[in-house]
Amino acid sequence: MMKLRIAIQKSGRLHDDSIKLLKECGIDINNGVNKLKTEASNFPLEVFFLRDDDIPQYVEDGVADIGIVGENVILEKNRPVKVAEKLGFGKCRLSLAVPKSVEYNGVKDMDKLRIATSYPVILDNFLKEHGISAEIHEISGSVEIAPGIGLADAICDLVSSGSTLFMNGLKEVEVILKSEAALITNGNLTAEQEALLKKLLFRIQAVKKAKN
Ligand code: PRT
Ligand code: ZN
Repeated sequence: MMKLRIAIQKSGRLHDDSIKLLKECGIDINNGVNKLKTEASNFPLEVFFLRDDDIPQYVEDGVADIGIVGENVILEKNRPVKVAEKLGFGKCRLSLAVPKSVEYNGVKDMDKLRIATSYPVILDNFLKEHGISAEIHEISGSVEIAPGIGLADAICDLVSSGSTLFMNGLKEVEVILKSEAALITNGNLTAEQEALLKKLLFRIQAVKKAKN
């Protein structure tokens, strides 16, 4: 395999910054709308556009050699992929939040509560680590409305500015994970691909250094 295949988010919060990073690395790609894949004109790189949730699996399976995805997704999907480099964008935290009127004295207060989340794996690990038995309600979106409609007592969701929590009458009480976008890879690259990855990582590191 002569080329390196990278999976990035098709649309969403990581899409633009992923494209921008490649551009800053001097890689020209034309990302027409609704394309599933494209090729760089001046680097042996093929780009696949995917849902972020699918990226760890695609990289594990070798459909793509590398990918850009949030650490939150890497940990939730729990696939055997390696983080080659943290990328410094897509920063957020996965936190526990409760209605702002609720008194909170520590993580033990979560015992026996119903917690709504899209991150059941990470949450379950966190609760087990703290010896807490809570009921995890997995929901795929709009987690922050769950307490208001009586579906849950607390939520575990991504937070960046905090304004979504605020607008829903919730307060952040515990940070479970700090996350940013990362470049992941599998262990099955050919020597040629490893050399390309090394070149790409070298450029990414230079871009990051220039920003500090
Ligand atoms: O369609 P696809 O499945 O690819 O995308 P998606 O909808 O699952 O993900 P997307 O595009 O929303 O987020 C992609 C990644 O961006 C996440 O996996 C995180 O790694 C990262 N990221 C960074 C965030 C946020 N910040 C963020 N604030 N992802 C989501 N949010 C949401 C959060 O869930 C909540 O609804 O934004 C809201 C909170 O934001 P604040 O600013 O109000 O606190
Ligand atoms: Zn997603």
